Amino acid sequence: MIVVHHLNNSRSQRILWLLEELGVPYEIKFYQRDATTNLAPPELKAVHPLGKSPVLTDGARTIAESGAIVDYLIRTYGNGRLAPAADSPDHETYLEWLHYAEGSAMLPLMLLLYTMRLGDAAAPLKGRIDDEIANHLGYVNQALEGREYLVGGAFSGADRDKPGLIKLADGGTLFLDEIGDMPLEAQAKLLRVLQSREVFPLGATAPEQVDVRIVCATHRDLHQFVKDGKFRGDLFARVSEHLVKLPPLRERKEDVYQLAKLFCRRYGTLNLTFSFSFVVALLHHDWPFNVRELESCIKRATALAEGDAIDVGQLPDAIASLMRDYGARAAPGSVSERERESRMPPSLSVTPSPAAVSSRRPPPTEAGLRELLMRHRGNIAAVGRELGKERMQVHRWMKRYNISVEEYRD
Ligand SMILES: N[C@@H](CCC(=O)N[C@@H](CS)C(=O)NCC(=O)O)C(=O)O
Repeated sequence: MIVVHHLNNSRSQRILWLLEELGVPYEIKFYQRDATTNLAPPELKAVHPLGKSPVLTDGARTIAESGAIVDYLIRTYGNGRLAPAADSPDHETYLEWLHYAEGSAMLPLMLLLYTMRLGDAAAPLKGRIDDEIANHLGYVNQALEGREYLVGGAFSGADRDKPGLIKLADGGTLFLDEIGDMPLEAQAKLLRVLQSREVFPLGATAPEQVDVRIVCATHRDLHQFVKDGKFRGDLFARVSEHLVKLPPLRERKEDVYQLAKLFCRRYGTLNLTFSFSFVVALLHHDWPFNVRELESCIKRATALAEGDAIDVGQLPDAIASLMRDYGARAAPGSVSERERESRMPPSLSVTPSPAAVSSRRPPPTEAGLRELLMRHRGNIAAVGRELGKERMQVHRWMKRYNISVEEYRD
């Protein structure tokens, strides 16, 4: 059975389209891009070392590279359809387009994609990239002038039946994320589409009508960007018909726990629970990168969790060290855990898990703690593990007994 290893929003759509066109049975194995990096998940590397999509498996065969996959499928299952005969003069032209799509044409497009977010830093490359793109689009437009298909007079595997994003959203909603980072030229094009309600697909001879609702998001101050000439005022007026301002996460900490639970369900198992200290740490952090940062933090914690409880040991280093500093600043007894708990919004109070309750034991004596520190050569995490407590608690006891960890480190 043919299996398409399909990544959301990727070139593997082209392979799915081709298989449908050929009427060949196949299965889809779905992979999701990482919400923060947009990269493919590592599981794809188990199928092909590059870890990219598409990859096709057909029995014992594994084929990567979309051009090679298109070629293989048409040769193997096409029965003479969708490609000129191997001995016809059009065959080389067909191969040229297949290779061109992922070769010469792709480089400037990828450069544009990577440099788009650099803003002014990309200025030295911009002219060259724009020239290259204009050159390639001009070439494709010219090749399609007065004709519908790239090779001979018929539809082939070299033509890619994938409408542009705006056309695809016709009759629906198009979400444009980080619109504040859109280059000025692209802003001009978007404005033209919004005003004329038309798109001009590559190779088409006439514009096509579209009816799309546009939803945009940005973390930039667009008013300021308009003043600084970085965002077109006329486009801002068009896209800001209805504005919703979402405050940064640090200004709505009451959402942190609910969001954390949501991500925990999404990436972990239903049994996972957060320890009290873990939630306190989440609430103390200011989340400069907002919900995406919280999502990565919880995703990481679910992957590192041992057993059913997520604890401070699974916090990213930046947050963990913040909590250590916080613990060290508070004099013993000045802020009790009970007091800290009472500062939490009511919706956030956490019931300790049964495992946590059963692990409650009296604090170690000074001699006991010193003995443990000696045995673990000053490794606080190991001492904590042996006592069934978090590192922060071990630090608090050390402070109480005036013990310095340096005495126990080699
Ligand atoms: N030239 C390759 C490109 C493969 C490729 O870069 N695929 C993208 C999706 S369109 C991908 O897997 N991106 C995710 C990543 O790089 O982690 C092909 O035609 O198959």
